Amino acid sequence: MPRFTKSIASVLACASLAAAHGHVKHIIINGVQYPSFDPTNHPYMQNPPTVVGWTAANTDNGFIAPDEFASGNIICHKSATNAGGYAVVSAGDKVYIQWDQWPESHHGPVIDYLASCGSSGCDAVNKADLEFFKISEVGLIDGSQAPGFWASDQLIANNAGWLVQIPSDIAPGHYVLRHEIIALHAAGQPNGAQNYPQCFNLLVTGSGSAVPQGVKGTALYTPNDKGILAGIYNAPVAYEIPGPALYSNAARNVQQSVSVATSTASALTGDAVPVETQAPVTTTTSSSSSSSSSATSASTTSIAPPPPPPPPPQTTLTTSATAAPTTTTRGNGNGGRPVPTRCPGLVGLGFDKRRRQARGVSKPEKAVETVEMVA
Ligand SMILES: [Cu+2]
Repeated sequence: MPRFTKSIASVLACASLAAAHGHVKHIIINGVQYPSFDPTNHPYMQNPPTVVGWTAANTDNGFIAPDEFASGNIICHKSATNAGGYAVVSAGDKVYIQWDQWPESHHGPVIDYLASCGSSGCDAVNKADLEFFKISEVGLIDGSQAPGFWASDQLIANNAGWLVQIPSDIAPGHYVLRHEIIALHAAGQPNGAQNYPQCFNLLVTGSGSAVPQGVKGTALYTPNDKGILAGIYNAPVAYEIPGPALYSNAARNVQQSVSVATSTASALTGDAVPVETQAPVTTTTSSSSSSSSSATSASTTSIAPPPPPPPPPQTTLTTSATAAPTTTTRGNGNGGRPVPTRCPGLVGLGFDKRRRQARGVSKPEKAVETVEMVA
């Protein structure tokens, strides 16, 4: 097609795509809401807040393509750097991960991993050293009709949120939670899958002792894995979730539900001693059964060894009453801040197309554009 026509098509597709993808806004643990990294705001602030989410260059709400599976970008998204703070969660409890939005067309699995940060905490750990073990995986739920009903569809139905349970038996300590949606709408062709990883720092408390084996982030997937190079438009759809095996003591069949915040908390920093927020302190012993995810009781914590020093002055865990989180979505009303202008789907696919041309492989670009315009 003539170049100018394609350009116009791209611009139009971009316009519809600008607000189409998503990122995690916050996490909620037992009713306490911790803000996450906001790629549409924080990169434009002089002093962005310390949050529990890793910073990344996904200002376009974009994705990581399979040709970056061996690069550091797959670990916690593009050019990610450590979160400065963390949230506290008892082993066996659940973390609700709230996305701002997710496009219906971007069907795919939702996968969660943990990686221990060792004794140093997660704010300074080298992400390349992290070894992730899978604690949750949900892929195709019903493939009788193409493109199927997927974990991503369940997430959308769950107010764009996902509930993940921390294994009850893992040793207490600092962990990175790696949460990921893999969009498969273009995954029938090589390098067409789209990974949207998001990372959060957690301090897991409890009396467990398990130290599950993990794999490096750069070894989680390869571009030709069955669950990465996967067509979803022919019924009956079948699917094999990619990545390492699920941790043997991972909670299975976690019922998805919406967590509502009853309070907000700043990210903890340093050797902070989490202060009781609302509910009386109760030491939670690990249990293999699902713990309730009451939205009314605040997170209660009993800190595992080593014995923490007194909290430094800058340490805060403040709570304040807040209304239930609003579900407003952030469009292009960026209040004067730069509006992301890149179109992730088309940029990625355009790049891909150029590479294919370099390889002498022709490729029906119209089909791609059609998919992305639906996106
Ligand atoms: Cu898209």
